[in-house]
Amino acid sequence: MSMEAGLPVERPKPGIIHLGLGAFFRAHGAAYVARAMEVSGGDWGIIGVSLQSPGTRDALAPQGFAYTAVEQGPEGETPRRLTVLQDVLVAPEDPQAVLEAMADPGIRIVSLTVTEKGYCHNPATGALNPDHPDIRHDLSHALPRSAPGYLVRALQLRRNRGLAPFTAMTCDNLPQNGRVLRGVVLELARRIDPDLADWIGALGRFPSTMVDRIVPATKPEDIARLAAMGITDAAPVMHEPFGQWVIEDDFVSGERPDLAAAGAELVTDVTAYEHMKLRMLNGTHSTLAYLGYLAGHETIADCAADPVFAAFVKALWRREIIPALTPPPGVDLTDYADQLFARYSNPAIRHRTWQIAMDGSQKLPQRILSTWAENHAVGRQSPGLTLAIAGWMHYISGKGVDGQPIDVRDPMAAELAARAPDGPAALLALPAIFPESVAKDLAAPVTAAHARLATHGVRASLEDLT
Ligand code: CS2
Repeated sequence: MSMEAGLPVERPKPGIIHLGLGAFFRAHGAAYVARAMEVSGGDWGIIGVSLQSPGTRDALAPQGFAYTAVEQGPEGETPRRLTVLQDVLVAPEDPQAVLEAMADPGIRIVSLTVTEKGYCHNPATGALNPDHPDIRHDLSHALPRSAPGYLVRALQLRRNRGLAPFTAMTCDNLPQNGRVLRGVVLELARRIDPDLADWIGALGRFPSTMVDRIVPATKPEDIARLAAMGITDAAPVMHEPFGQWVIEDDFVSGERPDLAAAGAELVTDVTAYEHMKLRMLNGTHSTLAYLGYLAGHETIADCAADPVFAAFVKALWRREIIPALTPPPGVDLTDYADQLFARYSNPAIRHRTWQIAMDGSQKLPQRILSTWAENHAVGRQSPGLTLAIAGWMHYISGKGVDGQPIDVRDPMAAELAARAPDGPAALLALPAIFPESVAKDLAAPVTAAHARLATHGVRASLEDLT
């Protein structure tokens, strides 16, 4: 029991550690867990871990780690106060404290939103990148830096103490995300201690999940608007009304919150859901991010309100993305596309194209290239996806088609910028992004699209395709 604003408040005991405490998890997973406890109880309080900076902890600590999640619908805002977060640890300040927290017997799930690059894998193959600087560090130090390093060292502690492993549940936008996480954890563990790897392989659980909710970065004006409504919160999160969470029901000893009671779907195989979401939502998000940014659009809603972009994205779903998908049970992909377009059009959600454009080297393979390759294999043209890839190639050069400088954020930014002046061929030669066969087949069409964007501009190039 703790005191908040003079009132005694029951706080649940922690059952979950979350690595990568960004706005997305606070607006999505944490809200589902809070709801599950409201309906069905259980000790599933969450301890958040920031793997990089103290900003979120510093903002939330003075307010007892409670925060406001604001649902932003076309008709207005609905704030809700969440108290599911119990504490926030800042990993670089005290890695040992994070490992001890993860080794606590009460913790049964470690969930992750560390973004694509946090898995330290090769985006084209999904395998651990042993040359990643954080992985090199974690191989030779007991106190880790990377997310896979924290999982391996905490599981090592649990094994040494005779405890069961926790379930490691990834909530990042990667295909087969549970399998990717299991792969990088086992590979790292094997290089540290093969017996540990065998133990994790036998007893550990790594459910795949499909997560969905549009959560733009919180802006200073959001904080000011809430303050004007009488809500003082240094770190609120803004989100759309829609939310979806599809989870492979594979947990150590079946221990998990009653997430179905909170509206999550527990299934035996998430593959079809993941493909649908990654290719239809994230694929078009990235497409609109690059082409929209280059055309001067600040947000996704601005793109959706532009008739040329709207016609282009609808044609992209219909002609290039849906034909390559197997729908999940009971889902009509045309209806799903209509629903996505309505979500993109929500004017209350100011989701910046610049924000979504980040880390494209880690996103293109699963969002765009996989669809492109499957279409190519059956002789189906993908001119819209090709244009998206060409748009990315302009974007990462650091200069728009109008010559304006672009602030490119990407773990491969330096290498991309160095290659961009040599044109598409130099970028296609990066095997971490483009598998060799895709690079070969893409070369001619993407070179043409790249040139067309430069000579005709973005809007005319889009119009050609609608
Ligand atoms: C976006 C996602 O930033 C991005 O790359 O595409 O964060 C997207 O908003 C979510 O996956 C929606 O569920």
